[in-house]
Amino acid sequence: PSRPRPKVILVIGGPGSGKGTQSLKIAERYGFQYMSVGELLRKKMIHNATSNRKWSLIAKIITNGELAPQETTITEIKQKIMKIPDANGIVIDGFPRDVGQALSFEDQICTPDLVVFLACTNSRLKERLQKRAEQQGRPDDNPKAIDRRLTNFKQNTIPLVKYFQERGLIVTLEADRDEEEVFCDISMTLDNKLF
Ligand code: UP5
Ligand code: MG
Repeated sequence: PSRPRPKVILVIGGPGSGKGTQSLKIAERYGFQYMSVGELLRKKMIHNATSNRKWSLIAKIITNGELAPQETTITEIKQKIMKIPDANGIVIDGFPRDVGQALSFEDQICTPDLVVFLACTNSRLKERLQKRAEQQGRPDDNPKAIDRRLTNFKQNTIPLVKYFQERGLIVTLEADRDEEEVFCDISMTLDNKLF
């Protein structure tokens, strides 16, 4: 008998809401493959920005905290998914960013099994990103880009969350708390809804 299609979980939330942190925990606990769309784009942009005009433009866009073009993003996701080894599931961190991307993902890839929305206050998001900027230095962790990321998030998220709510696909969790507390909620939800 053929294996069932891997479960697809999307993790969305503001910059610094803990998407990366929690998605990795999900992948570890459930044996799912992990994929960060932001990381995918950053790697590709660092690799290609000097040799390729399209990617040099995308590098500027991302470094400013804006969204890369939708079709490029979907193409990268598709390619990555095809290369992912067999798994029970895939957890996708940081995608989609708006309703257009959600529609395009469903149209070209699949309907997600569950969307996890990590809800966090603005002040907490800023606090976490500032702290990480001091420690690491991601190209878009500069004050101007952080502001752009927060603004874009605020503009796009209400309609995006509403879209998934209408389809009964989303669960919203309070992400202002300790990592472990947030993950406890996530794993209870996944145990309930997916298995
Ligand atoms: N931290 C995490 N959880 C904590 C907790 N519960 N308590 C205390 N501290 C906590 O966490 C952020 C920081 O907070 C870390 O230092 C962590 O230890 C701490 P993290 O797990 O990294 O949060 P995350 O939500 O992943 O934050 P990130 O900065 O990665 O979010 P962004 O949405 O900004 O980044 P992403 O990589 O998804 O996207 C970056 C850019 O890529 C976008 O701005 C855009 O330009 C581009 N992009 C697209 O164009 N299209 C896409 O589809 C996706 C991305
Ligand atoms: Mg991240």
